[in-house]
Parts: sequence; structure tokens; C-alpha cells
Amino acid sequence: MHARRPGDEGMRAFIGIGLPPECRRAITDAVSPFRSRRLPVAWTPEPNLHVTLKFLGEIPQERVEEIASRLQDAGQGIPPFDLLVEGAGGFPSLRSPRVLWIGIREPLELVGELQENMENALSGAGFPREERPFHPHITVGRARGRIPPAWGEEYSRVLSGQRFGTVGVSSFQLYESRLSPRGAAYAVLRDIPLPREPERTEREEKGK
Ligand code: 3AM
Repeated sequence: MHARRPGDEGMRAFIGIGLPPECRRAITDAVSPFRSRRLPVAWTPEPNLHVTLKFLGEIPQERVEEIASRLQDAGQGIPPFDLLVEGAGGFPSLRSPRVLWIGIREPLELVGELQENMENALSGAGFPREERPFHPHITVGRARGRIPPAWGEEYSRVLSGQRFGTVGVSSFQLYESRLSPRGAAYAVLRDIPLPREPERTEREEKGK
């Protein structure tokens, strides 16, 4: 353990899927009646809305290339896809939510496969596997205090049938998260394209 020295460049990083402005705006608009009720919730600023695939924690600057290359490998065999953003809920439960989210409806199998590939690719590089089951979601708020039990259920009920967009995903991102008293600011460190001609299809073609 040592204190960080000047030149000892490191950063807090995570991997996620960014969302286009229209989708982020649709989410903000739908959530705004809940925001105005002044509950103890830290709401995610609109520019920060995203789907987290994996939280990495502190990484040194010099490992960014290696991580990006492992992520590119993790994306092999995953074709670009349409992400259906729909529904809402709370973790760990709606009666006592700590995290309020907007849901991902499709394609859960493919996004799960991408996340699993990523866990495999990164566990070999010293990043521990996430033990909790993966439930892709967009965090829109975090409880900062007690939320009345009926409130989470209302949040889910009102937003459950709503669709916030179908997002074409042709890449995912390695992000830096900078924390400050004003909240987190995210910056894309690397954009990792999904292969247009997935290896899987090529293999399947050859196998025919
Ligand atoms: O999008 P969600 O909310 O699922 O909760 C943080 C957020 O995920 C998570 O990383 C994402 C981008 O900040 N995160 C932050 N600190 C974490 C930690 N120590 C963490 N996930 C796991 N362990």
C-alpha cells in the first residue's frame, strides 16, 4: 500500500454501453415526475445514463491498452444488436429500493454472453469475477435515505409499460469515472467495436 505519487497515473474505470441522447432524454422525461417529489434519491445526471457491464475499480494508465485488447477479444462472436430499453424496477426490492433502474428487455442472452466473455477475458488479467448474477439495467437513482415503501412500487407500476427506445449497439465502451463533490463524470477511454462479420457466423458458414 502506498499513497499515489505524482506521475503514478491511475483511474477508476468501468465497462458499459452508452446510450444515445434521444434515449437518455426519454428516460429523464419519464422519471422527472418522480424527481420532483424531493425524496432522498441521488438521480443520475442525464449525460451519465448507461448500462454497466463490469466495474473495474482503479486501473493504472499503462494497462488501458491491454484491457482494451482483452475487451476486443470478448466482443468477438457478438454481432451488433438492437437494445430494447423498457420497464423499470428497484434493487434489491421495490418496497425498499437502494437502486432505481430502467430496464433492458432484449437481447438479454446476447448481452449476457458479452458480459460473460468479458468476465472470462478479464479474470485472466487479475480482475475478480462479479459474484452477483448479471441483470443489465440503467441506474437512474440511488437511495440516500429511507424511501416510503409504496413509492418504489408506484415507480415501477407507472413506468413498467413504457418503452424508452430501441438503441442500435455496434460498440461498447471502457469508461473512466471521475468522482468529485458534484458527482461522477464519465469519459470514454476506448470505444470497442462489435465485429460486423462475427466469427461465429463465419464458423457456422464454413461448417455448412
Ligand atoms: O450502473 P450501475 O449502477 O449498475 O454502481 C456503479 C455503476 O453501476 C458501479 O459501477 C457503475 C459505474 O459507476 N460501481 C461503482 N463502484 C462499485 C464497486 N465498488 C461498482 N460496482 C461494484 N463495486
